[in-house]
Amino acid sequence: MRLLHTSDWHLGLGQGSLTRLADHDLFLDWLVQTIIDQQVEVLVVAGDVFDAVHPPAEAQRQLYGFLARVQSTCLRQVVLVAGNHDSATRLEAPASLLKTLDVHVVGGITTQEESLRRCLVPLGGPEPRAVIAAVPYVHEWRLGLRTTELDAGGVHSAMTTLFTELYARIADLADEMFPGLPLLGTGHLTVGPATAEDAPQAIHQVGLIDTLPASVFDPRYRYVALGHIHRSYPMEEGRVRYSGSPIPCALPEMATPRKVILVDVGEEVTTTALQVPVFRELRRIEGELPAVLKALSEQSTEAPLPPHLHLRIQLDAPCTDLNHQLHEVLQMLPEPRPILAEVREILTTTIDHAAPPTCDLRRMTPTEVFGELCRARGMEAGDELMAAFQTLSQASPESFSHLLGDLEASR
Ligand SMILES: [Mn+2]
Repeated sequence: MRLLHTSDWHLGLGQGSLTRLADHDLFLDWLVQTIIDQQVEVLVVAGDVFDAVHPPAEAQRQLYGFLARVQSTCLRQVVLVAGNHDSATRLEAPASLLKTLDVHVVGGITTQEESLRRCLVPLGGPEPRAVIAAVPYVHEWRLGLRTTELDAGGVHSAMTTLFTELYARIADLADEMFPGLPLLGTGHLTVGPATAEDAPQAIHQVGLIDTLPASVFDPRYRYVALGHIHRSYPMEEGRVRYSGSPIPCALPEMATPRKVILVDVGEEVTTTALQVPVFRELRRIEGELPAVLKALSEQSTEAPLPPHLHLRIQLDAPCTDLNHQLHEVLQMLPEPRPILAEVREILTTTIDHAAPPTCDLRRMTPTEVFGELCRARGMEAGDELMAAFQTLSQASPESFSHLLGDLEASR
């Protein structure tokens, strides 16, 4: 039996001119063709199907359109679980309808036995050839963990124990309900050598506890399809693996290839990573303004969609017509033009720390500031002028209007 493991689609990602709708359309087209070409029987999506708990209508159209399209292919079953970006209940809302299409959705689970039984999905039709534990993102709170009174070490060891127990309990139920069938699983959590760069969002207090060991997955699981970390990497000699996100959701994800994983389940379980084509590049351009403008004028791409550019421009003084200059260069480029995703100005004016500061506003009186202003403008800050400023700066609103009246009268 051949499965395809993917995760972290984040349908609905991006807004306005930065929408990734077209990226996802191209990915889903590619995925349908890959399912056909590779004779895939079961598709597993390990969480973060949508980017947000209230996905836009276009994102819902993409998911349901895709599920309808694969009905006419060799694909027999789809298993979808919720990630931390999905709403568990919203993803699960059409579950009974989708079940009629052999699409199994698990949004959330509790530790109740009935809930754990429900996430075991037999694979391969009337005579199942494998079973998968469709485990979604599970917040530690659901497992009964209260972290407020524990230190980092305590949270880490409690979570390791609780997730180990959860996966072992489900494996026990699988042994009872589907004896002898190869057991597979899913999960949406942080496991193995993840780095801060990989973790798109700190879940499971990952900032505090680092990541969980891949040994939380009972050895009875022959393959565990993970989601959450957007970089693709195997653990436990390939038995546990992140597929990674199929499109780069953020700039750092351009550094590693995007993949989906073919999983062949027989006597042995073997995996093959397939590289997803680059549909759009996210690029960083960094440097002084002339260099950035030059780089901008030389932009071209092999990808079907225009790149998203993240500019970091070093300036030695604020540049008031920066946007105008950037857009003037962009206008010269042929369609489809690159899209400015981010323009960050970095002021590089050097401060000579050896020289004494000419003025420190925090330590000056308003009169001293006025004196400095006069000098900076080449005006003579004479006694009479300074006295007039002092009178004005200390005047109450009523006396101020009197002073103005006197001034008018003296003209
Ligand atoms: Mn994700």
